[in-house]
Amino acid sequence: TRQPTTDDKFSFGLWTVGWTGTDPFGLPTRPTLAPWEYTERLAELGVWGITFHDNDVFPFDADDATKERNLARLKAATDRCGLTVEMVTTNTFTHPVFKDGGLTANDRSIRRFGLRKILRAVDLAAQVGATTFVMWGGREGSEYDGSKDIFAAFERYKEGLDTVAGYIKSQGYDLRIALEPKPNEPRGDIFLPTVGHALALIAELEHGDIVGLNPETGHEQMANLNYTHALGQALWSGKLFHIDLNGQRGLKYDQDLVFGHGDLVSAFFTVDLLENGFPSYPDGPRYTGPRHFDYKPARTEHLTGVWESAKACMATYLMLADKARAFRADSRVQEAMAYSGVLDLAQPTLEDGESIEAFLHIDDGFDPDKAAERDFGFVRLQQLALEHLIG
Ligand code: 3MF
Ligand code: MG
Ligand code: MG
Ligand code: MG
Repeated sequence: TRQPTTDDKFSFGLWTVGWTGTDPFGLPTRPTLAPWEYTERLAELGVWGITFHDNDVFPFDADDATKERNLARLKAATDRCGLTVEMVTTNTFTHPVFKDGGLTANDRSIRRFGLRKILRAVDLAAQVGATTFVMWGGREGSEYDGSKDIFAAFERYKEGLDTVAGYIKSQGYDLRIALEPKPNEPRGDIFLPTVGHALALIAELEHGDIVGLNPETGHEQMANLNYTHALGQALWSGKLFHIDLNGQRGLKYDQDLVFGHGDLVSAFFTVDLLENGFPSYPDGPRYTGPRHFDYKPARTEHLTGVWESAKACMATYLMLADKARAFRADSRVQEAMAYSGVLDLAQPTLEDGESIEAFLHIDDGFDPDKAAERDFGFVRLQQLALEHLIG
């Protein structure tokens, strides 16, 4: 595969390559580096952008001087190697104060503190020139159903999101919020478990126009859902603002594997959608944002393995992009798609201006038994994808 370039718009969270391997059962397996120690190496690999939480760059209890010093140091490092800070997010999950959530904690004083931390991170995002502000409410949720008034929780979630979005507008920041759904972990049940739940909440917001989604591969797959469908529906809704690519193998804890190291066939169709768009809509909605990876380098690996795994995310993406392009260009695939009716679905079901009355009473001689004889040939189409993927 070719080397990634900045044109590929690959980006990485500082917390991904920076993960030292701590998990609920084990201590770190790798040393902690300073945030600015990752930038040069990432740029060398062909990475375009980075993303971070406020507390990936300065400690939770940092004073203003420390915050500014660390930020300046990181900014100098990214400027030196030409990396873009494309997204910033807030850590409202690590400190024990957030054990019952930030925006939806039952304790009002904690909600006020959480909201203020998020608003300060918005200022930070604008300061470093990020264009997306991700909100992953990993602690917004519960273990016990009796512990939350769900109506109130959604009132407070809405209040929080509208306050943040309204603040972005009032400050004139060039920022959009991207909500990141996840079904569980760290809470037993997290609010906004899927892309669909988040879309429904966005529809209720006052400032929902600047609120969209940051769907993560593994998060949808942890709920046994189809990530590519989630991306597709978010695109259709005009809400695919950002993405977190990684790998997950089935229903278990959030694995954050290298992209493609989970469900490879699903990853192929994810890249096919991202690179080639919807088959029937060449001029239709496309995702043009960063190809952002939110993964964890396995804790079995040395620091060299961190860079190997970052390279692997990008190489896998590029290999799949080549294959997805060849798949779409293959005349056998185009014939199979036509045979399967894939391109016919774009045709409206009703005639332009057709009256419902006429439609209800029309006798077009449709014979359900005859129509039921139709073959769709989806298996052949899928096997052609496999041929391109592994043939
Ligand atoms: C957890 C996540 C988060 C979010 C991040 C916002 C720590 O499963 O995916 O990573 O992505 O907080 O971008
Ligand atoms: Mg995640
Ligand atoms: Mg994950
Ligand atoms: Mg994520």
